[in-house]
Amino acid sequence: MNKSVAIIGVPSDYGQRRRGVDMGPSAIRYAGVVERLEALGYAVKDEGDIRVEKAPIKKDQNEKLLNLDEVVEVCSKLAQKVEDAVNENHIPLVLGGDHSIAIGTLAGLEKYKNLGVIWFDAHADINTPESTPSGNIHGMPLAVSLGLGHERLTSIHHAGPKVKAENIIIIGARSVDEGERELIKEKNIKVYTMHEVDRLGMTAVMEDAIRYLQERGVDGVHLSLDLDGLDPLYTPGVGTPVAGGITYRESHLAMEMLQEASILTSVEFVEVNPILDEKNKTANVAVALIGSLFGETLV
Ligand code: Z70
Ligand code: MN
Ligand code: MN
Ligand code: MN
Repeated sequence: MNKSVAIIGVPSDYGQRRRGVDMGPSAIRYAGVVERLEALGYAVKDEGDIRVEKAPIKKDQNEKLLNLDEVVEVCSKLAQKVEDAVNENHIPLVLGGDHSIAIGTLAGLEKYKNLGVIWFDAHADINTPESTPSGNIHGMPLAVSLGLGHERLTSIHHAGPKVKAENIIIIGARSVDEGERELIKEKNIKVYTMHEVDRLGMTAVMEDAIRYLQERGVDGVHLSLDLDGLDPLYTPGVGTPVAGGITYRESHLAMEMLQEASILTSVEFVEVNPILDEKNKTANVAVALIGSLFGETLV
């Protein structure tokens, strides 16, 4: 892994309806992310937070695309920041914010022409305005990145799909909507649900996932880690906790195996909501996982 990291905070909660997730970047910094990476020998450039306007909640909302204007603005700014970080040879480490920000992150990774994406999440986040049960854009970033959904979202930073369906791997899914299931089948997207994690074990899942991406000849891999992928026992500070998730140990193992494989070129940690948390537990887990991902070992 490249030894230079650029941290980009994205204090946005516009992709869903629970306030507080905009404080995620502060909580993760407070939990010591910079110090943790520096202790591992990384040069860390903390770019601070992207400026996110605190707009009043609008009443004339498009119920299928909540806060569309705001999400477009945040993601456009973020995409440019991510692109700049890549061009300056930093590993971008994006801190959310809700998961809608991944639309911007993926748009900014345009240098990678055959990007692999590992989506660690309880959800598939592959809804369209037609299939969404909530209107929350944080449930749509994978669809948008495939070029599906509102044109203002799919054209952020540049027109066209940002990632190929066959280069996406979802790990930890256990709450998938009907329309999402259909799209996953149609696009033949690789998903390791909690069933596969239980059945095969995290070691086999990660070996398989890493091999799959290597066989596809990817020129970069982005890890998008939603803290609700873990079981809420470990990460209670998330907007949509779903029981029966990935354990603390399995998550660390997954991070360590990604480090060992040396395939990651960008990372994002999202959905930390300090208001819903217990003494910053979720941000502390995020930072511990970042430690493993960037090369911490036990001895
Ligand atoms: C549901 C929807 C979601 C995250 C919840 C939930 C989506 N599929 N994503 N929490 N991170 O509303 O589209
Ligand atoms: Mn998500
Ligand atoms: Mn989720
Ligand atoms: Mn560009």
